[in-house]
Amino acid sequence: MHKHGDVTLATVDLGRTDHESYYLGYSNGVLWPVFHYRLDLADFDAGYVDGYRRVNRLFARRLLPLLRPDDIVWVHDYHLIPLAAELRVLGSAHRIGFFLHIPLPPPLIFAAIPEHEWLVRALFSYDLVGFQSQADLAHFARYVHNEARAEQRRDDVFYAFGRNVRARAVPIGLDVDEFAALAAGREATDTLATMREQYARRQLLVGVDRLDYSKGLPQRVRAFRQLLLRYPENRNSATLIQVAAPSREDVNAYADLRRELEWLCGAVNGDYGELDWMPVRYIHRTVARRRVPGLYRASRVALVTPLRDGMNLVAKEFVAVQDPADPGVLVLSRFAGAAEQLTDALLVNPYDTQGTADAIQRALHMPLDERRARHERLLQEVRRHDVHWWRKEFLDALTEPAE
Ligand code: ADQ
Repeated sequence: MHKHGDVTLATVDLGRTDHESYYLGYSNGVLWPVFHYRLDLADFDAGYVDGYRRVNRLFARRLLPLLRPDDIVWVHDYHLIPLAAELRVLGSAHRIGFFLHIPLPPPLIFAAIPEHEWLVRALFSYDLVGFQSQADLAHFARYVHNEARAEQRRDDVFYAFGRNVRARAVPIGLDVDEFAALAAGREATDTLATMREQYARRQLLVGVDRLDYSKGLPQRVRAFRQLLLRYPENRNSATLIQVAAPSREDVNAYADLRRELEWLCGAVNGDYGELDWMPVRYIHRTVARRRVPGLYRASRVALVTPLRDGMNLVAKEFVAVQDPADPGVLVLSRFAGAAEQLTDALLVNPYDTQGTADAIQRALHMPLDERRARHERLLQEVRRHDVHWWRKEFLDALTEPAE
């Protein structure tokens, strides 16, 4: 047990076999790719599911003795789908909610997972299942209707496998005040000053992501290359700073992605770079969180162009720290959960290289009035549905009396 302020963490050590089958294998080699619509990257045949089951059972056994009878349990994300079912087997009658941070794919993609029915049955052991977007919720509703002949008992209550579950879209938000405070801090303001000085004659575009194939990084660099090709006035000026934090390097697909991205950035710099200007700055590292707001604020445009994303908090962070008098422009993939809320961003299809390049061009040259008007509406949305709204919305629904 570890104490961090008001929070007590109970940790469990996993052996190498469990780490391989539970974490690298089933969670990140099966569920992550399929939930992001990437059947081509999933590794179904390796029997990882046993490890996934075993570790969830272990977590349940360790958790139950720590719970008081009136505790509410909130389970997060795809690594833990069967946790409530395992707790129920051990006799837990707690209120248990589940929030899925990543997308839920359409039923015919989901059904490619050999254990798809077992996974959905496991969701029915929760009292509440929360999704990031209406699109994800609709996929859930369609799946349980088609595959499990679920009855919809009320707007948000589904009955199947002998149980009721409430399902809702509760999009995650940002701790806006905390992030604004970071933006006002020393590290962020220093970063902003340095960037402004170094790039005084340039227009900065920023991307901040984990190095993950769901984030659409090669597609983004291709769109940026297309911008330089199609709109030559941006040469010697538009500069893309792409920070890509190392992630899951033990999973094969990630090493391939890294090579592809490095090759592409090198090619763009080789084709368009000048002695005193490099179009792409690619940084394969995590930038200190306290510096990130400075980087956002120094940038005229943010490129948040995932191929699929549950929500994407970078989009909200960028909006939260812009100068309202002279704000930057958000270019956002229509395939990020955030696109349902941030409709005043320039929405793009990241698979469409030319279309994305056109949107970047529009963002770089957008008049001040339009930038301000769009930013004002975006900021209102980010503030209205912040992280406190999200927590309250989820917990209120979880503790609402069942019918
Ligand atoms: P992630 O896929 O990790 O989260 P995201 O929502 O963008 O994606 O959050 C990333 C966080 O890490 C942001 O706060 C960002 O600032 C920070 N970050 C990323 N790369 C960084 C870097 N190179 N240096 C410094 N900081 C970096 C999952 C889902 C998302 C969902 C979240 C929350 O995939 O869709 O929004 O959970 O539910």
